[in-house]
Amino acid sequence: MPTHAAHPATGPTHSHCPYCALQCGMTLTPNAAGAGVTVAGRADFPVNRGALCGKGQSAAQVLSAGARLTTPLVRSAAGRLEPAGWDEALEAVAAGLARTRAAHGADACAVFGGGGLTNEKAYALGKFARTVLGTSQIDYNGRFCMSSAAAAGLRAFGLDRGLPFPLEDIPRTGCVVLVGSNPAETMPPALRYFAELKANGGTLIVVDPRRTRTADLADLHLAPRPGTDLALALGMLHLVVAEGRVDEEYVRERTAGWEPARSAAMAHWPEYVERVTGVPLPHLREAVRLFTAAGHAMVLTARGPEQQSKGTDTVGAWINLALATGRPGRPLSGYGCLTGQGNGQGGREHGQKADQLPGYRKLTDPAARAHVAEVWGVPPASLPGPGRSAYELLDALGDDVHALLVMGSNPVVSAPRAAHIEGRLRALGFLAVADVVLSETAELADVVLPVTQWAEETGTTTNLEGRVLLRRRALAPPPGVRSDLDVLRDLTARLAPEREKGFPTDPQEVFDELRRASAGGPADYAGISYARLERDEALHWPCPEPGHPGTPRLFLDRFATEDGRARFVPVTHRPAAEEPDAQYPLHLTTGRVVAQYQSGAQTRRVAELNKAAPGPFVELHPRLAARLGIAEGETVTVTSRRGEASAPARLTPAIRQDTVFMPFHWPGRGRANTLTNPALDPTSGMPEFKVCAVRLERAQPRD
Ligand SMILES: Nc1nc2c(c(=O)[nH]1)N[C@H]1C(S)=C(S)[C@@H](COP(=O)(O)OP(=O)(O)OC[C@H]3O[C@@H](n4cnc5c(=O)[nH]c(N)nc54)[C@H](O)[C@@H]3O)O[C@H]1N2
Ligand SMILES: Nc1nc2c(c(=O)[nH]1)N[C@H]1C(S)=C(S)[C@@H](COP(=O)(O)OP(=O)(O)OC[C@H]3O[C@@H](n4cnc5c(=O)[nH]c(N)nc54)[C@H](O)[C@@H]3O)O[C@H]1N2
Ligand code: SF4
Ligand SMILES: [Mo]
Repeated sequence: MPTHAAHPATGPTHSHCPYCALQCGMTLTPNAAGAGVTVAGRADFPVNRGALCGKGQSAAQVLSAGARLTTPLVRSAAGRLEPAGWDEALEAVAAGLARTRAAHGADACAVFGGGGLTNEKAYALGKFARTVLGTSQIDYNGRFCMSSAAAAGLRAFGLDRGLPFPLEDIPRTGCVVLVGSNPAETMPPALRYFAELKANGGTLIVVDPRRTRTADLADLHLAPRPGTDLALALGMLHLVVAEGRVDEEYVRERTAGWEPARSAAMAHWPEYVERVTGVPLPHLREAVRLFTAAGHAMVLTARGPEQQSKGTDTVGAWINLALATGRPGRPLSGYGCLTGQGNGQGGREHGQKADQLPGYRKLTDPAARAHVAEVWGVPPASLPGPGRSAYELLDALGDDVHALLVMGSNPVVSAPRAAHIEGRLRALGFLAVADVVLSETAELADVVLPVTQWAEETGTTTNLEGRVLLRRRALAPPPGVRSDLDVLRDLTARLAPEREKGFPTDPQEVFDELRRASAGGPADYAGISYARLERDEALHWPCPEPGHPGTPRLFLDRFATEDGRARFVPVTHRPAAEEPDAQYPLHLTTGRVVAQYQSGAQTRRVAELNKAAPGPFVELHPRLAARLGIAEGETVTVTSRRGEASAPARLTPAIRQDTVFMPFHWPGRGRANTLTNPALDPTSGMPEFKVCAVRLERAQPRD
């Protein structure tokens, strides 16, 4: 019997945070008189051991009526979003989609999902796009997140799972190279693992153009120019070869393709690498010494090296370094990517990605199509082919895509070249947004559908370790909101009534179908059930059978390639799509601060988070500021080829003098993405969020 849709718990409920990929364990205790829940960290959950960051601690505030949507909105003839009933709103969405399809064909309707959606929602959304709308045009915000690491991992190991080992292995390795990752701000409870590594005598190397609070912890901080990690990794590999530190036996036994990768690396002379990256040669040598001296070692990447127009090759170069030194597939060693969103991992496995079917299957693989089509009860030939990547899809709005359903993303703030994308969204014939709050994207919609939130619904997420977790419903949603699963069922009832039965609204039923759809695929969930997840929070996929213990550590015997060997891929350094010049002389890089989450749609509604991080800023070095005559706190204008943004200057010697940094959490004048360059990685479709060329000046000339 379905058990998870109906009743909220009366006592404390074990659950997980609505925000990042750490998926910290929480206890949710209903308050008296139905006034929401109280959140506490769970000491029994090994990932966070009771710790929560400020976002997790305050997450319950977004559940309260003031912060959120509690009624559907429909745009009136006068052009205003007005409260409406669910029937009216759903009719309007169904009509908008049906009208578009009739006029322009199925591919004129598109769907944009999110890595924050549970596995059940991501699965149902992909199924809805392909079997109800019949469109190939679906992609999601995870494309903007770790897609380059995913592509590089697939290429090298035949499988993409963020971390192929649990976080608990980090303190027990000998050396970690943490590339473009700032857990002090982005996953504070995870910082403990790196502190424990050091306490155990291990070493930490941080690669970041800024000396972040994470870099403060490092034994060695390398501060390359943004966009030059590829050269840096190749320079390290060059030294590894030159100094005779290649693990020849491992390379022979467990890998393929070393020769071309080796010669590509040897073309990157250390002196050239020093010039390109700005990292002094002695630091490069020291990094190689620390990394190769350790018996066990890891390379971990996050958005710094990945969000580049050459992100796949950049991650590939770091993987080559790990392979040449015999790390992946050995205990307490290897390469991993720290994924980002709450379900950043699971959200990329179950079919909301343009080229993908559930279980991390390929949409172009005839056997995969046949398997999933059978589970869905449709002919394989009816499944559309692959669609476009996220930015390409958003860029096509109003062109050959005329209607869009957004579920779980706020691209007006988070997409690159955001002013252009905002214009594309306005050019649509029809826009529907399902969200928990009136995001900047929802503000543009013809219809806004208010949905339930994490604590009000049950569902599973897969954290950065590939650990599948059950988020349990702890309180009843306010009247007037429905779950995303309800929305998809209700739309199906209107657009394709014969398919309605294929869209159950009980998450457990959806999960059981997902298990069947994923069975035999790379991300195999067949052996994971809600009953198991109720008692076991250490189930890592693949888990093909009900009695299977799950796979916390991958690749120990073989890689997921046909011959079981990891693949070296020869890569060569190249400049960013846009390098500084006389007109735009500085690098802009972008990222996060601890108190705001992503587009800020949720966290900008929490008073204490706004107090901690009230608005955008431009971080720059005091010497650069002096040169430009800019004082602390003064409003500065940052201009790129895409547009202009302004925000107060924040001076710190912790950043390179040729680089400025902006967090991307805010809309309006301080929107960092007005400036960013949508140059895409050719393999992953990842935009170059981490580097473009800008000019900086005082907003108001002083007299
Ligand atoms: N507080 C908070 N936490 C979050 C999120 C959030 O929005 N707010 N989002 C979650 C999500 S979805 C994600 S993806 C993760 C992201 O987590 P991280 O990857 O840790 O976050 P970022 O700040 O985007 O980037 C990390 C670092 O990359 C550096 N960097 C910039 N350019 C380069 C470069 O060219 N090379 C190198 N090596 N480094 C560079 C930046 O200076 C920054 O310190 O965080 C998750 N956690
Ligand atoms: N310049 C710059 N831009 C970046 C990045 C960067 O580093 N620099 N990072 C990129 C990265 S890594 C990411 S992941 C993206 C993220 O960018 P976005 O996709 O904009 O991320 P969020 O702000 O998390 O948006 C999620 C939206 O869905 C809503 N929501 C939350 N849960 C649910 C749910 O269960 N159902 C529904 N229907 N809605 C829900 C939230 O209220 C919010 O409006 O930004 C990217 N943009
Ligand atoms: S670190 Fe991530 S999962 Fe943990 S409380 Fe903060 S936002 Fe939530
Ligand atoms: Mo992300």
